Amino acid sequence: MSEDQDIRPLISRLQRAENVVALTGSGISAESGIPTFRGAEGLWKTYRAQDLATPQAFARDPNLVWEWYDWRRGLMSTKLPNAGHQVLAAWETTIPNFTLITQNIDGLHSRAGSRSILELHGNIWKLRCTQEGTLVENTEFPLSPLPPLCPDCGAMLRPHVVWFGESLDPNVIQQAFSISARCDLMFVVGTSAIVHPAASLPLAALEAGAAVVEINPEPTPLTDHLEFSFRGMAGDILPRIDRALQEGTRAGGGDDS
Ligand code: BV8
Repeated sequence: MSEDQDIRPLISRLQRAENVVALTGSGISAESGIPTFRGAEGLWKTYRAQDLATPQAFARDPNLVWEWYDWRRGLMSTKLPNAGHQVLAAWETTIPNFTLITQNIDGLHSRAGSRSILELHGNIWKLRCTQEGTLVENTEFPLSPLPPLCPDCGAMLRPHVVWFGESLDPNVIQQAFSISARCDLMFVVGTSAIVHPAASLPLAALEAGAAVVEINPEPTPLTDHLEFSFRGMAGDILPRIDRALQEGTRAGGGDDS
């Protein structure tokens, strides 16, 4: 956030909040070295992510789609959570009724120590049998054979992620909307806010009268609707908010708004 963006009004709102949510997108993992979904570095060979993350692409050429996911698993396996992930993991214990909802499949929130995570779009470290629907946790890189096969029935496994045109797990998205509609403060961190239904969660929070706090170096379609929008990197802004929150709490949390 630029130095002159006043953080104090947010801190006093945060100190009074009773239900806090954080919704994250691929931008929170950018500082860990993982390309964002739509950013210029999000390309793989000559393909756009959106064109490969579909059931049609998988049906047409499972080997190509698996090559992309194996490449991403390899890239993600060498990356570590950054300060932004770590602050959100800490808030799970320091902020009462804090819920983390992520669009990301990289597993960095759980590696940072977050325990209660709503993974809207699945997890790249889980594989699902295309016949039985059973899940296997697998962190091997490179996968061999590729495509991987179900140890039980021998059918091809697929990444346990939600592709474009596929529905999200109804329990997960229902929980996400119910929590968003009950929160009084929502952080929206590192997302271009264009993928639905995830992009509707901040709108549900706004409709419920919550303060929505965007953290992103770029403006998004949400920006103009928000009370708080900080231009900057998650790995810088989240620790600054956390430090100010701790100082405010130590100073008795005086409401200086
Ligand atoms: C569905 C898993 C029912 C796979 C992903 C309503 C309106 C319009 C379209 C639709 C709609 N409803 C449904 C759709 C279609 C579609 C959709 O939303 N399309 C969009 C593109 C228009 N949605 C779906 O298909 C969803 N399914 O709704 O089911 C249905 C069924 C059939 C037909 C219709 C409906 C399923 C969507 C899930 C797709 N799967 N991922 C995989 O990863 O391999 S989504 C993918 O995009 C990732 O999960 C990613 O997280 C997510 C969102 O992208 P972002 O995270 O925002 O990433 P992006 O690169 O865009 O932005 C990064 C941001 O970070 C930027 O703003 C950047 O400035 C910022 N940033 C960069 N560095 C930093 C930073 N911020 C902070 N700090 C930094 N350091």
